[in-house]
Amino acid sequence: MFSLILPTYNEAKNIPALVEKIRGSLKGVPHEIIIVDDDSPDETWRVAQELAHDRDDLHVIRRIGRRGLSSAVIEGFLAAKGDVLGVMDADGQHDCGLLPKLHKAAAAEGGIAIGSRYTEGGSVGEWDERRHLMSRIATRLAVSLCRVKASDPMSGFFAIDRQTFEKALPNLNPKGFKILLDLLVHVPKGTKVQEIPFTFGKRMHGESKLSRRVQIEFLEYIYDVSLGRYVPLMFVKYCIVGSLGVVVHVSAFTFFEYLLTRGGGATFQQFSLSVAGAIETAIVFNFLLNNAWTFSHIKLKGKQAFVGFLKFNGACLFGALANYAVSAFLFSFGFPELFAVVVGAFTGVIWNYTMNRLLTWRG
Ligand SMILES: Nc1nc2c(ncn2[C@@H]2O[C@H](COP(=O)(O)OP(=O)(O)OP(=O)(O)O)[C@@H](O)[C@H]2O)c(=O)[nH]1
Ligand SMILES: [Mg+2]
Repeated sequence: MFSLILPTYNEAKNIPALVEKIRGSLKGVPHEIIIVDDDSPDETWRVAQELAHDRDDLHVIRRIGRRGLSSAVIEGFLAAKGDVLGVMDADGQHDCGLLPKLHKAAAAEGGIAIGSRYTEGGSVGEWDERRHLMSRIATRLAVSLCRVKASDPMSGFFAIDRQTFEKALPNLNPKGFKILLDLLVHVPKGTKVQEIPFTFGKRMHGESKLSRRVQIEFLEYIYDVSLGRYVPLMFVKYCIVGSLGVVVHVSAFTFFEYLLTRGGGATFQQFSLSVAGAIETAIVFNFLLNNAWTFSHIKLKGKQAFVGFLKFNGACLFGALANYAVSAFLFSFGFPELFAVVVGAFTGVIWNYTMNRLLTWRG
């Protein structure tokens, strides 16, 4: 059986005609269609449920409180009965006529059969130059950095045999749009990959969901599976936040000192108060940005965020002590001052990161 997943978000107007077309194309191929909708505001799920009412070959999964194309596809695959699993967009851009070929290719030879816009004979259709360029850059990055052997690893139109999917499943990353790329990265070496050309069509109704956020998630993913193996993305983000924190620290220090001295010379007490104020300001800034960005996937909310903030303060205090201890130790052994300070600072950053990973953002 061929299980075809349609991930949907605000596709109510497209679904009825598309389901009919798919039915026509897959005449003679035992199949089921699974619509995975993320509780669309336009009630795609309701339209789908009405269509499914008197049909055994159509199923609907309505996900509440969750979003994401990749995770919707994975969830659809997990609910599917077929030995070949397929996916296509629900906006009419993918050619239904290709479905029997994709199914046949994956059923006969195993592995993945891709509906490809970039293999010989395929085309992206009527894209403007900007979209064309974006897609080409994304495809090049994906092919070279992820080392996958396909000309269109960003396609959302493919079929895969169940066994191949299950082998890749434990390592899949459910964020974003790049489900095919992620599968290509994680299927066993030597998996058969076939590309079948098609021309990308126009969206029937509604708007694209390829947002800026999805594009950033894609870049993060590319980093994760290439350089991220050596230096984790979260650590890089943590360091970026830390560097911005230094700017905040210096600005806050200048502000507090001016507030206390009105521009005159500072006493030791005024200096110390300004430093303390600047440290706490930087800690608040770092905590908020790390929580919103570095650890967005395990973001702390409400009471948890308050407790996390206290832990973050604690971890930073120990980080400062570790920083001081290492610098003082190196300095006392005759290492140059600057070297001792820089190594101390790095120790502090790595210490803080590790402690906060273990204590504050544990997911
Ligand atoms: N379940 C679910 N489906 C989604 C989500 N985002 C997009 N989709 C669906 O995934 C398919 C592809 O999304 P599109 O917005 O058409 O993205 P695209 O085809 O790459 O971009 P365009 O060429 O601009 O249309 C469509 O069927 C969408 O409804 C989501 O968060 N959850
Ligand atoms: Mg689309």
